[in-house]
Amino acid sequence: MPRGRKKLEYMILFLVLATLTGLPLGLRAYDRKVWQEKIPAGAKVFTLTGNAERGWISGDVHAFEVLSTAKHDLIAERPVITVAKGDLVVLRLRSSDVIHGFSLKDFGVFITDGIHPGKSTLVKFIADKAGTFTFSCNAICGAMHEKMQGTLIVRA
Ligand SMILES: [Cu+2]
Repeated sequence: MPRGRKKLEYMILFLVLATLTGLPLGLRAYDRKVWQEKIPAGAKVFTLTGNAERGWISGDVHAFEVLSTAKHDLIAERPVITVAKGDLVVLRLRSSDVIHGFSLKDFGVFITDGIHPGKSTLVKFIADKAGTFTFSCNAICGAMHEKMQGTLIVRA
């Protein structure tokens, strides 16, 4: 094989590898930049990731990080978010698998177009009343859908 051709093959291989690693990193960086720009200063930010087998998981979780459990012992996570009355709360909602939804009726939050994998959906509201409130998934996402809930505590 001529030397030049081998060099070309290495270059192509390098480009393919650079694309394969760079693209996901680029998409993540872009997503972070976009959602961070939309968050007002001083807001209390929480990330929740929807998972069809585990419910709402605190933090940014990817599908491969969620251990799949046998169907008979599914236990939903039930995250608790605590804020103070008057706080501006930003929920950054993610999905690790299918399209989920989100509703927090007491604060008029109701996502109608779904939380899509690979995208952050931001929800902003002012915690203007104290108490314990329940948020849930409002898009039928699987067997765990009914249990896909969490708690928001607003301290007076
Ligand atoms: Cu769901």
